[in-house]
Amino acid sequence: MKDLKGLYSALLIPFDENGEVKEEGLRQVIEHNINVSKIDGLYVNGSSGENFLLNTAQKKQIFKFVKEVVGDRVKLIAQVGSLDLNEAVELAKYATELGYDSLSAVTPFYYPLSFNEIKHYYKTIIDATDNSMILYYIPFLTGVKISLDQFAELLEDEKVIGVKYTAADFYQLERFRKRFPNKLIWSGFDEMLVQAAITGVDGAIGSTYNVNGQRSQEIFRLAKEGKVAEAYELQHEANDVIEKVLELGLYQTLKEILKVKGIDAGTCKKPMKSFDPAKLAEVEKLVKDYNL
Ligand code: NAY
Repeated sequence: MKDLKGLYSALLIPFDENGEVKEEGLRQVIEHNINVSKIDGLYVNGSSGENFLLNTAQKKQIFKFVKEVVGDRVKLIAQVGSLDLNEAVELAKYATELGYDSLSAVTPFYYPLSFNEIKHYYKTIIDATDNSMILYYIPFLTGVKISLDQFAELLEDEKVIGVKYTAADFYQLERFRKRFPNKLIWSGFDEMLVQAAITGVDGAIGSTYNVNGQRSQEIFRLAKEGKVAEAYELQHEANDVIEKVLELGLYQTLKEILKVKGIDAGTCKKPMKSFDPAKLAEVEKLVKDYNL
């Protein structure tokens, strides 16, 4: 199996005004990620891909197109989690046949499910293919919390290779690292990359790496080498960018940054709002000031 460690962009997807995927724009976003952001891989159909606003045909279209464009140049993880378990299984099979390096699935959300129901959900997806699985833990959006002992139960299956951990619970992260030294952890909060790297994660998956990949790679490398003060200098810069992006609207503004760079990153899918054109000068300044 490939070494899946490293920094992944949670791939942004360009949409047109009707909510259809702009394939040519997506090609440009992918090339930018590989050639400019210098990421190690792409996390496809995650939150940043607006996945939970898409129908099955669009999810498949994106999985197929991304693989066609990327080939084997960088690693690919397919997020297939869905409230419709049948859809999750279908997507898991589809992405595996396309050659995705691993699957990942968000914890099922909205309905307050028991841990046994969540376990059954993962087992059903995992058993559908011979691919590996990365748990996608993001309690602030799903409302689903998993304890360390519950993680242990999910990780008993050797096909579960690790977790994408999007939470700021550094105590749990430290306990996780100590208890499961052979499992992989990808950090999901770009604004806390230094802290996550010091805690011993194996990589990170984030939306802002689409536009700020090289600086983020450097943060990760420096922190891993114990050069914490230097890493923090760059994290401060990254967080200036993230703060502004969050203020202006996360995915809209990341797409706008790409547009300033000449990439047709399209718009967000409704009901997400589009970027406010009155704020364009602020984005242009951000790109210039932080050399994005
Ligand atoms: C995903 O699946 O796209 C992710 O979860 C990537 C992680 C991002 N989380 C969300 C909810 O977008 O990169 C982070 C996040 O955008 C960043 O840290 C800014 O808060």
